[in-house]
Amino acid sequence: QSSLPLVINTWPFKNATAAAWSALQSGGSVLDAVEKGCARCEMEQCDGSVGYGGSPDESGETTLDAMIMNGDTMEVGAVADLRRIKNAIGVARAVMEHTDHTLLVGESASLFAENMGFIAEDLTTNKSVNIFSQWLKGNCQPNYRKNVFPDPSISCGPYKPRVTLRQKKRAQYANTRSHDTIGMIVLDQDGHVAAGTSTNGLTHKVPGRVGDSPIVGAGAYADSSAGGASATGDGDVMMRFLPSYLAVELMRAGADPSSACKTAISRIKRHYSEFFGAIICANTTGHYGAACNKVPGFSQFHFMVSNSESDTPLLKS
Ligand code: SD4
Repeated sequence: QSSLPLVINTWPFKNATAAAWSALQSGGSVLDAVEKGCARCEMEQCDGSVGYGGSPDESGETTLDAMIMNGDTMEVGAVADLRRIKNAIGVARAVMEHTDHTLLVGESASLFAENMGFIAEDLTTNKSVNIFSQWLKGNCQPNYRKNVFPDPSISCGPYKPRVTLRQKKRAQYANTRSHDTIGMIVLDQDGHVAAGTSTNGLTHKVPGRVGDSPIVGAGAYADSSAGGASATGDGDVMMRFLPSYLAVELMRAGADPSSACKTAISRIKRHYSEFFGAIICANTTGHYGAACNKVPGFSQFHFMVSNSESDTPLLKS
């Protein structure tokens, strides 16, 4: 039985769910709903990990990744390493609607955004300055460089290659709640599907690092003939497996959303048993599911749902 329309998003970001739902109710398209929902999180700086002022990189700057996908036309717009523009999902949509491209990155993406009328402003906040200065005081630990260490004679950097042991296991700090992207799937009454993501990525990342969120099939995927999916978690690992694409293709082949999500997660687990991550999926009839990798410190994954049975966002896990 169908419970369309449906809005589903990662984490307990219920204002985002409500914003997407109200966009649909007021006659907006599924793309409008995804954009409005993710943009709400960008403005509210959901959990510090969406929008400006979060996850400063090694140079202290906040950069944003976002994507949006139209499951009817298979068009995608995405931005990665976007600087100085708060509304990353809006820029992603502009890439989709005003260019023939799929993904724009870095300074050039920011310049494109400015040309399209988005306001350039500093994404730094007191909070991001504090996170950054604490990290400098801690001798740049944790960091995400492999077999490369800061010069100990300087408190931090420049980095030098060293072929001895790796200092810390990535899982030890990737498991802390240092990253919570919004990923959203929206279906309307007629089964049109759109999906999108927005994030400020990973705290203390190497400048230039792009996560899974703006990568098609990794951060999200939508196909109105099969369904939609969106992933969250350790993007460096997850993007190697295109979990959102896999989940949608499994649903196309007849899997129910829960088992599609579980399979997408277990495919990653085979190689990275300790990875931190989760995925949400919905098929074209409005049935949905979710799965996460149960590792210490991350045994429960919460997500939000609004559908014809409940137009107040419901917290699920
Ligand atoms: C990233 N996947 O940049 C994002 C972060 C995230 O839950 O989703 N955290 O790796």
